Amino acid sequence: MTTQPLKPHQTPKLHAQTQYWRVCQLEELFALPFLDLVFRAAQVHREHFNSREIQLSSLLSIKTGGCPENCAYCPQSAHHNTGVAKEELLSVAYIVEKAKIAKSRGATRFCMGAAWRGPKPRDIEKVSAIIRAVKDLGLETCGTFGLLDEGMAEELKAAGLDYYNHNLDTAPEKYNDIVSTRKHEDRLETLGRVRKAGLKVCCGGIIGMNESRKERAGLIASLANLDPQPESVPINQLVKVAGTPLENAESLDWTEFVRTIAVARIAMPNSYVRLSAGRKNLDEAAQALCFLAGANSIFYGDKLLVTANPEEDGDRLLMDKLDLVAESFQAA
Ligand code: SAM
Ligand code: DTB
Ligand code: SF4
Repeated sequence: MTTQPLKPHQTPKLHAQTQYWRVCQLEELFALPFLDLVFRAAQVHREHFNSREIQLSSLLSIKTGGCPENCAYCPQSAHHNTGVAKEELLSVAYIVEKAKIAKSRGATRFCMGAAWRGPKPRDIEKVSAIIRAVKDLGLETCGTFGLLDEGMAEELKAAGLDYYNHNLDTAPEKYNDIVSTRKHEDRLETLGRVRKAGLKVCCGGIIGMNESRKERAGLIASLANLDPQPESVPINQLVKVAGTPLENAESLDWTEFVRTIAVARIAMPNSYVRLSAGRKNLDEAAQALCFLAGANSIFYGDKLLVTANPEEDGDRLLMDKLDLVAESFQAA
């Protein structure tokens, strides 16, 4: 993989949502002939980004398992028997070692996830120390810790957090079928707090949870109608984990995944669209089509939170074959 930057990483600018997207408009995009949709998304991508650059984020679960929430997709929920054990928060030293390794392999952003409904005040103190230590390595930092109370986002920002990941996950009307321990509106409230604190927003969702195409369009509409739009939009394909209520969800054809990426790119032209969980189920050619359709970020490293992700060597090889380069990042 070439690591020579084509241009220095630019901190994404805040982009006001330029149009209100109705779900039916996005359904019309989904219904375009496949290659026309990909072509249109590729044009939008080229107007807004250097299409040869891919942003590389590494992920670490800093607090695994035993989560009190009942998200039907999640292997870390205490409501499901998935064999994922409840662990304590990892030490700062351990996390820094993992972040150094991620950086040495080419990642520019380090994303830390916690299986919490949301952090308690004492957790904020602990993760603030972790964020400071990771930021000192010259990496961008991202945290995903669940629902935030008033004032918490400001504390995370003060510690050096760059991005907060908080997904809307599915269409608003489907939310209660997937999680019953919180509401879609709770997620929106935390996203508002994150924005107000001046953190960059990483917000996406999961497809392949037995939703209809209309519901996929509804998810993309709810992301694209956030104002401003999220800087980063992870599109996850459900990783089906035994013991979760969605373990036997119907598999989506790979073309539907590419269509979803393409629609996200067209509706959110300035956002980084991340080809996130589920890449192990996509062969190289399907991933190449996702990049053509506007995906320009991946999770890089052989583990997501608790499930597997493609090996770094394979990703470097694929990027070389496609003449893609890792986006560089100059810490401020
Ligand atoms: N507990 C926090 C929360 O829910 O916001 C942060 C961690 S949670 C694991 C982060 C995200 O991981 C979820 O919003 C969901 O999009 C994604 N995720 C969890 N399990 C997944 C699965 N089996 N397949 C795909 N994505 C998944
Ligand atoms: C996101 O949208 N996807 C990542 C990250 N944000 C935290 C998580 C994917 C989790 C996949 C299943 C697992 O390994 O737990
Ligand atoms: Fe907990 Fe987050 Fe998993 Fe839901 S997605 S069970 S909140 S870790």
